[in-house]
Amino acid sequence: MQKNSFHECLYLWMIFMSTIPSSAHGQNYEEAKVPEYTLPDPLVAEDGESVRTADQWFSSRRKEILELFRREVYGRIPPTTVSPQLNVTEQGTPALDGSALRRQVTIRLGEEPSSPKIDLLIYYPAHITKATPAFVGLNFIGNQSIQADPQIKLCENWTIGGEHEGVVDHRPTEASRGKKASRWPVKEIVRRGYAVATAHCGDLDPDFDDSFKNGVHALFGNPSQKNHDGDSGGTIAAWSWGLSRIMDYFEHDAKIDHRRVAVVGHSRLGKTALWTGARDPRFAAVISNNSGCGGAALSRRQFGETVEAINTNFPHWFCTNFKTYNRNESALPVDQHMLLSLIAPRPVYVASATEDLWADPQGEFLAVLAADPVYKLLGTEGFPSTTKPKPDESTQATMGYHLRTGPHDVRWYDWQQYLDFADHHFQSTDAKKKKRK
Ligand code: GTR
Repeated sequence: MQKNSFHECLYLWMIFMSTIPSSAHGQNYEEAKVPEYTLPDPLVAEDGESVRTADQWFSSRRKEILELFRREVYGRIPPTTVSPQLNVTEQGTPALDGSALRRQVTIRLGEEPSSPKIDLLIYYPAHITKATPAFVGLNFIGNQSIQADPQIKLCENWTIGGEHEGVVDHRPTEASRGKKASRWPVKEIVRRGYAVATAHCGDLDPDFDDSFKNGVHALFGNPSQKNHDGDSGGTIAAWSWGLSRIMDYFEHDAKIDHRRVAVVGHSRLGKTALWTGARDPRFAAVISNNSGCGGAALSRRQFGETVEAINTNFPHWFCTNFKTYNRNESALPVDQHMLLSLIAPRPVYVASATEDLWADPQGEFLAVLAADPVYKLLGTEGFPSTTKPKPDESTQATMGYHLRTGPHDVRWYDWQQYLDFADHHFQSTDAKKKKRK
């Protein structure tokens, strides 16, 4: 079987598996079968000392936890001297019936014409002249998929996705335009006063296991990076690194208030959004949509997708060290609540979906609760409840959570909560009143 069709089959198979609500395939979907576990305490340092002050948190414990995630889960990306070259291919064209201005920027990561490039697509609210807050997130099959807008540059890189999404042999075609528009309600987002920016994850690293021969890994000049030894960063680390390069760009974009940028992502890109917010404090808020295993879900629960399943099906996503925890979750020095804690005191929102058992909605909710003590220590409201909200109800303070009815997806209900959450944290009271009217 050819590599491309093999990966397509694997992808479809995983999607199929995620819809099976039983313990088929050795996966557990029953709460009663969740093993007993003890979570590592984010507020107890490696030397056993309790963390009682914000100062202790920032000066030592937070650094310890960040290092553990780098070493054992996502891997490191070495410092690089790459000086990104900007090419604004479209300055600001009226779009979406005049409600938005569309800008397209190519960020070339290196001096060579052949260096990897990020094609960034941005829609700004047309009715606001000053800098606005923004949402940024990577997409799965190219920028052209987020709106049926013929002016969006068609992605030329390898993408996941199949013919039903207008992707043929992993190359997006014209038929892919707007195929993911339901996940990107751009018109509503700009109407609420936010810019929205996106780039294709495959611009940074194509989503298949090829020992990192392509994408940005080649830039890092560390041979172990290519071999994916031990703690070398995998694909999620590369995607996350790219989001930080997009933030570098925002720092110079006068139309975006780079101090009010929420990084958002769905599924594997939700894992990426969380890791990005954890690593890079310039992101003011983080939104994880159905991120599941290696995202917001607690690994120790072994519910739905397990560490072994994810490392087997996607051997390139995490660092090699993470594989030592296959069927050995209790040995992990961290769990995913500690990933959320790294984002504190910045707002974080975790969203699950009722039918998305593969991503363990309960494990995602419990991670929120287990990160709450760190948020409280840092003087925020944290998560304002100890009970799980009913389906289609959102509980929000500095941390937010909802369980949407339906499958693994990003829907308008999800975005409504994200917009309200962003309004709460990013907009002045006056602006909020006007926008919701
Ligand atoms: C699944 C994978 C999940 C999630 C999802 C997605 O196949 O098992 O971890 O990342 O793909 O990204 O849609």
